[in-house]
Amino acid sequence: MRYIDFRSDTVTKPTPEMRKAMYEAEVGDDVLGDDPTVRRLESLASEIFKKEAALFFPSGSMANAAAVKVHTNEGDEIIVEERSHIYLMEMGHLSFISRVIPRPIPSSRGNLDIEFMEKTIRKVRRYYIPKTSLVCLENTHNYWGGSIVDIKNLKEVYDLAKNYGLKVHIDGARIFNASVATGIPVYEYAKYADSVMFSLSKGLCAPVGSMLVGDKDFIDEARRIRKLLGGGMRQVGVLAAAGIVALTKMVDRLKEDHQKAKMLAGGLKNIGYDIDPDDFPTNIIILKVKDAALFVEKLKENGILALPISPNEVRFVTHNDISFEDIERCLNVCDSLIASL
Ligand code: TLP
Repeated sequence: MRYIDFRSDTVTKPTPEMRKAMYEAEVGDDVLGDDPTVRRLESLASEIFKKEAALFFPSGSMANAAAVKVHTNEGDEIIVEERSHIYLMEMGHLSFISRVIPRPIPSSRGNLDIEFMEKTIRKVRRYYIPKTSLVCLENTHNYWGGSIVDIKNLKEVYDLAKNYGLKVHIDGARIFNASVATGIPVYEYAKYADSVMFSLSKGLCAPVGSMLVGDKDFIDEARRIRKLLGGGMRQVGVLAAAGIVALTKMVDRLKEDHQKAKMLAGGLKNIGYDIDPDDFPTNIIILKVKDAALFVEKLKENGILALPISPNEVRFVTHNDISFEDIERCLNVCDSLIASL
């Protein structure tokens, strides 16, 4: 049976153009700084984000981990959103690698509560009180259903952070989804951050890779940390070549993924599921059901894969390898299941 795979946009296969670019890629030893294709990808990323420098990572988690490590000292406190990926889903690298204390704060679908943030920042500086040194945002926000952090909120967070001397890092694994949905260029979002991580391997369909952008000193230090974490790669131009296609050819089509998500959310609502399509502006839908594990099992029996993310929430992610017909098929299955669940 061919499964329609809504588990994540990470399941996307590289496009034929990517495979050709990978085959033809000029390569060299990247640890020695010799890979021309990696250099090209990194300068492309820094141009697009209008940051001084960029660095290619094997994963988003490693890029986030390196960013936190560079921005902080052991024992610092950092402010994170309470449902953020960096806090909940990255194996605790905040404490395992950077040895910082995460202070989770609430948000309105990823938009930080500025008053709460201000209260959370440690103002008293004594040797026995941890120092707040970093705030992390996520845009789009995965576990708020691909929600978008408003540029106004971002600016408020950034201004407040700067008042207190904090760094700002954006986990922008899906920042191109935010940009395509709002029409705001990614460099505008990046203006309000010292560093941004974004993924090539999600909706942009590259097989592997995420980028970190920031100023030159920050990236020099991140390169050192990447090596320390075992992320120094050799003839990695074969992967960077796919990343170049991702950045130059795959961004605009993300709007199709958003249309597919709209069609799915609207269809689920029409069938009678408890869902507000306006909550899902990009390519991620989170559906509340009575029993997520059972629901996912029934979907699978009918050729549909989705991810249970809590006992009563199921996540559907739309992407390049799912067609509009696949959405229709999924809706038919959900229609047939609603009475029995
Ligand atoms: N997210 C994956 C899973 O880990 C849940 C997914 O399927 O959505 N930041 C955000 C916002 C992410 O969604 C992810 C991956 C990462 C960071 C980590 O990227 P990778 O998987 O490349 O380490």
